[in-house]
Amino acid sequence: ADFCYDRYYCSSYSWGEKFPACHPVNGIHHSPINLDGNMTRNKSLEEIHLIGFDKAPPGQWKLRNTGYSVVLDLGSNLAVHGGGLPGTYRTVQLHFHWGDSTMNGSEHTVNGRRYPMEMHIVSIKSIYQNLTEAMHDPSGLAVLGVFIDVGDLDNENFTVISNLVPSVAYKGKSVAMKPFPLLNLLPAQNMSRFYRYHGSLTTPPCSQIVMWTVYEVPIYVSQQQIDAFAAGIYYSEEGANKTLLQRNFRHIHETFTREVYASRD
Ligand code: BO1
Ligand code: ZN
Repeated sequence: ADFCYDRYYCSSYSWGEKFPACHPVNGIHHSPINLDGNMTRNKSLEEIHLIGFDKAPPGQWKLRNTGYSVVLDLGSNLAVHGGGLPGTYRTVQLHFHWGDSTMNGSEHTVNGRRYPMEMHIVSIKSIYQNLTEAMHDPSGLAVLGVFIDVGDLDNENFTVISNLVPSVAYKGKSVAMKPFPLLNLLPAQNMSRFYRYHGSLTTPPCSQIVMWTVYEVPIYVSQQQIDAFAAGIYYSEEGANKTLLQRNFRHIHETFTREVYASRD
């Protein structure tokens, strides 16, 4: 594989050897970072407009195991703008980061705490055709981060994904999925509360081109739904020695002189 997580010779700490842009000495805009729950709030950061998220788009989506994550390709009917983002962004995919227990899993931390999972909704600035074009723009990508915490009940909205996860247990597997309103996967309340900062992709090539939005309020899923990922997804291909994909989060980076904004109180 190009890169991996967790094992000392290829954990995120060593990505910089093969991917210079991933080395923490190169630039001050790495992600993830620790978010401070006590920061001052910027009342002019309005809620982000989520275009098309309230209905099931036509066509089909595709869920796939990339060996690094479980990715849901979202077609071309969704977009985000506003909320302080410099332009409109086409929403292309979402994916997940998780751990090996409920003690870890998220990429961003809040006051040092890691949530059990983090979902990333990835959008490309709509003036660009693809990620390669967006790579030259420090705000080429907008990623919405949603923390996933453990609750007592199955999250019925999340079931549509967690029930399909066993179908993509091995690297390279994919399965078609019926589209649903993406709003179902977002926090039901307080979407106007989020963190905003300029950062990077959290996997190689670690490009420092991401306008990050991390929602303050988590969504809740059951332990079983978390285990579908943490105990059911392999980074090996079918038939090979089974190796679970766990702890697919990058280590925390320094904020340096960056401004980290928090939306209204
Ligand atoms: S993340 O949200 O910072 N974890 C993140 C990390 C890597 C990517 C996206 C988001 N990578 C790229 C893929 C491309 C793909 C693009 C948009 O996402 O490497 O192949 O086109 O889907
Ligand atoms: Zn991610």
